[in-house]
Amino acid sequence: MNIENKLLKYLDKPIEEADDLEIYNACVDMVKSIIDKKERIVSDKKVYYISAEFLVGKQLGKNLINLGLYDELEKVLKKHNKSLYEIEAKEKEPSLGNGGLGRLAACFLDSIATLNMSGDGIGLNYHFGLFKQVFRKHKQYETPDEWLDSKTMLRETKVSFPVELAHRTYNSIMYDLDVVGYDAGVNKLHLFDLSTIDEDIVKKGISFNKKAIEKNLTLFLYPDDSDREGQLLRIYQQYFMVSNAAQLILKEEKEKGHDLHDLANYVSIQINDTHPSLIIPELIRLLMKEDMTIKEAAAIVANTCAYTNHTILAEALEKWPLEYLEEVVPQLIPIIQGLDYAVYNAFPNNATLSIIDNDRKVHMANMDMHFSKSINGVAALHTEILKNQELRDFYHVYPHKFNNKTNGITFRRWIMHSNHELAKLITELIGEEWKKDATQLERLLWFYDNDEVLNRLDTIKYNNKVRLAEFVLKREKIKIDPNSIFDVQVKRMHEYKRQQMNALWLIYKYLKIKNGEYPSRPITVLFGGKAAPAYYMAKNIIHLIICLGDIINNDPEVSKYLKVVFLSNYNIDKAERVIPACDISEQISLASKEASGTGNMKFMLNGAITLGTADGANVEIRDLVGNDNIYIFGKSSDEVINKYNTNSYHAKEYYERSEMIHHVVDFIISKKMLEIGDEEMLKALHDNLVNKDWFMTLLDFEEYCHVKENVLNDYENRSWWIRKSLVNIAKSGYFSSDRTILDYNNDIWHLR
Ligand code: 26Q
Repeated sequence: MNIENKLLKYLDKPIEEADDLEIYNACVDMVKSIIDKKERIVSDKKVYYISAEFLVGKQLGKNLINLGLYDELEKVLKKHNKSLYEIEAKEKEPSLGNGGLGRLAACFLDSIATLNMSGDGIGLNYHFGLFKQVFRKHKQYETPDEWLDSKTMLRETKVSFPVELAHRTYNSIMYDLDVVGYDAGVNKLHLFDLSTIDEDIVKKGISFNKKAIEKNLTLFLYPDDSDREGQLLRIYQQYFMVSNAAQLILKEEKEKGHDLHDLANYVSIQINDTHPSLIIPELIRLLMKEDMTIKEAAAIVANTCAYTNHTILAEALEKWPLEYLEEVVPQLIPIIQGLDYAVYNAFPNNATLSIIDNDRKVHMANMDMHFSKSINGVAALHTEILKNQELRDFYHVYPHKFNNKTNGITFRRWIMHSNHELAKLITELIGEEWKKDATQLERLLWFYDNDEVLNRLDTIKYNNKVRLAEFVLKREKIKIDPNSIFDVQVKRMHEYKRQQMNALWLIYKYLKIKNGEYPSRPITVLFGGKAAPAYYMAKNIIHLIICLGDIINNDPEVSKYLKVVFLSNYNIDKAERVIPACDISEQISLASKEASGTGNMKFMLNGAITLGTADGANVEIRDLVGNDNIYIFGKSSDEVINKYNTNSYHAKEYYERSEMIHHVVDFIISKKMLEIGDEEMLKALHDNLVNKDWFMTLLDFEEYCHVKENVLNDYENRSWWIRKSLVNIAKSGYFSSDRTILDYNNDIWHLR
């Protein structure tokens, strides 16, 4: 049956007469039925990827691409005057993640299925997910993201497990999302939930009664944990997730007739950061119920689990008071204490290795490292820093466990779906193979001196910029010029990512323009990203940027040369619009702080040039493209680490020594700013920059301005710039998550 007839089976009227929403709904049913006929991937050994976040993005377009049906359906719809692009817009984006860690999990599921490896994801079905970001008075506010009220690809299953929380038993429901590989079989993402969740308990903003666990357990991802109740709720969520995961894994193993003593031969469990760490004691507990000793069970679990570290920021390494765990999961306490005791016996003289510290706090990452077979960082530099700095003591005792797995992204979403035009050009130039073997993109270098190809690349970028400009006008009511340079920084808001440095550059440029020093071409600076609701300084940075946008965009002299856009509620959908339209990719974290970054890879693949520090995977991008095709600035990670160790960075010295810095920083609390901004927030920011600046903004600021000036000038040498762009695309194959997953499999999972 052709796709038109298939679609009509789910539509009760002719295509012309249906509206976009009706067609969208029919498409979902059609895709589900097509997937149902595909084979579930099975193999001897299976991997389970456990994660608090899965930032999967909209499903319709991605599934159509992976099923090989996108182009055909697009044509059919076009024949009836319908646009697949508009129909895809009817889907609400699943709000199941926050940032890089969650998007990585989604890319990994795509690659695991595409490589026909048997592997499922396990997480939670948050009803409102991460909050939705809205702006009022130039400030961020949070509201619930009601993504579940449209038709979704989720399927309710009959699978349910009893989970004991604070002496009460809750019965879970398992929802499944199909994960269909590109030209491959099907895996699943299992999302656990409760039937008693009550969305109506959410009151002002995203606040709710944190005590009513049966009503609130899966309402939000990362609920506010600034008080005791909030922290307990996080533990409730984490245990609910991993107990379901452990029960599901053991159930599947029993159904396959495997002996649980051989668990490690049949199962690999990847622990995505510390949020799912309680799966270790939970699995041990369940195996002990099968008549194993704790020693036996712990050895099996330690051979089955593997831990990925995604951050070197101390505050992200979770430590829970033992007392909280006693309240929520008393059944795990004897096991955690038993594991701690085993560690104490093995390393009696090294307190840094203990699981329970002297303040009776349980260190999740420490438990992971003792009771996993593998510990990996997510970029070469990050893994080196873990080995030599943050996790040095563990590296000393377990050198064989440490390994690097440089992150990757799925090219199906990040070019085939998000940048059709570029994907088509590439296929026309080098054939289809790159879609399955991304290293084939290197063949694009054949066209390095081909003016026709370079022109077409340039036109595609321009077209993407036109589309983004239309979107920005419609959504943000700001008119931007596609002939200007699009300079983009989109990512979670965090001081270490240094959006504030980019904001200082805006002030620097604004003052120059006011002084009659005009740039040779207008520049549009686009930001996007959410600040954690309780992260005061990150919210202040958003406020600063929006206030600057107000001043700059409304100044007739300046706005001819400079525009500022803060894209509200940055998510996968917006990422897919902004990344293909970007000229300059801002990756300016303080060296040593960004574990990897994956946005950097998406921009590179879409032909943007990176302006960044020697941090995370930027280092590997530089090694691939060479210094001519990237702009690296700032102090190295070694220099930064040395400054921390010797306590020798003092922002004030930079502020006082340089007139330019002084002037720019003081603009934050100038009369102009205070007229439109919140005095307390702006003053707090100013004070922080001058007197603390923990992430050393002022250390790199002058060099940043200098190098950015070079970038803007180099953009004018059009043929040179487009060649840089071509080299970036051609060299991006290494960052396919297919490569990353093959590495995980070869070194950690060993599926056959
Ligand atoms: C920790 C404690 C308590 C509550 C929340 C958290 C928490 C929540 C989310 C800690 C970390 C996260 C998210 C981290 C994250 O997204 N890390 C990013 O992971 C990417 C994939 O490996 C990397 O590319 C990024 O460099 C890293 O920042």
